[in-house]
Amino acid sequence: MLARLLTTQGARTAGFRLLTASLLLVLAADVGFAVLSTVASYDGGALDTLWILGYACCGAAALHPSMRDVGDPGTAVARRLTFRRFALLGVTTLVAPVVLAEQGLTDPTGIDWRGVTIGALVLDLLILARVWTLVVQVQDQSAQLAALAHSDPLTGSANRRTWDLAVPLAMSAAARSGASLVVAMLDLDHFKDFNDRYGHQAGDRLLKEATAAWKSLLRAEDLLARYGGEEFCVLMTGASAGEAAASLQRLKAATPRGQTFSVGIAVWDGAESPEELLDRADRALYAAKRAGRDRVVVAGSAGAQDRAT
Ligand code: GH3
Ligand code: MG
Ligand code: MG
Repeated sequence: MLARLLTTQGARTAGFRLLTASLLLVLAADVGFAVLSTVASYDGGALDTLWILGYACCGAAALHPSMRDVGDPGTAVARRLTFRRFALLGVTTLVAPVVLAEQGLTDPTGIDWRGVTIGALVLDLLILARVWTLVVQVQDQSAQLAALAHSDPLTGSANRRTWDLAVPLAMSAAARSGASLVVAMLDLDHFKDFNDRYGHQAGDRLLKEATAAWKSLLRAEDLLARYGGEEFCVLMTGASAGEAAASLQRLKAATPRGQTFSVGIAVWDGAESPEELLDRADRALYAAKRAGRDRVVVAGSAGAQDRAT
């Protein structure tokens, strides 16, 4: 209890100090009694003063108003496993075997096997319980971290990292199955004007609502990712350029507040790298912007003409 009190981060209030003093005094008296009564027969004396002082401190601590806050965690400090703490745990785990060894060496017939066994079992169970809670905590945190690392905080959709990982995988899957692979890059039209007119918060809200609306229209196997700012990309497997263009037109119609966007679509030719495929979609997107926005442009194969819908 004393070790727990002294290692917690809580405020060192008067109640805290009285309680600590009380425990220290009683501990000192108990240890003194144990030592004195083994070397001589002890029957009362100076030690009684320590006990009485200890109990008096305990009573004073209970009466002090600051005792109410003694359990407060105080200013939150990130709890790290320090070497000192770990070494303390190591020493504690050694208590049972060291007691057993000491008794075996000095008096093999008088081994207190019950005490040693119960002590070792209790310690083992406590350590197991602690390890269990820590492992569960680490697993939860790593799942949260993985989710954070792969999704965009504003819209909750996949982020660019997820996109960059997904495209090569989708390419090898498409190469094996022979299915087509389509990439669409979309960019909201005149979104800066929207922010200027309605405010940045309204712009954020629109981004959130738009992604939610688009997701509800896309198939579960399509990937929608926020590429950055007000640019998004969609990865579709098994769709033709025409089907993808029609799908993107439906997304455009479902975008809240009549907001439009321009889209560039590129169908993977089976040989180009993810960067080359995205670059073709990006150039088709700029063609859509140049042609007046609010439209879908399908990239021609390298060198061929783009096609607008
Ligand atoms: P264009 O039709 O040429 O794409 O015009 P635009 O105004 O959309 O293009 P521009 O690239 O000039 O501006 C993009 C704007 O998108 C600028 C920025 O204010 C807005 N934007 C980017 N990310 C966010 C965001 O997370 N929240 C909000 N509210 N606005 C954003
Ligand atoms: Mg942009
Ligand atoms: Mg834009």
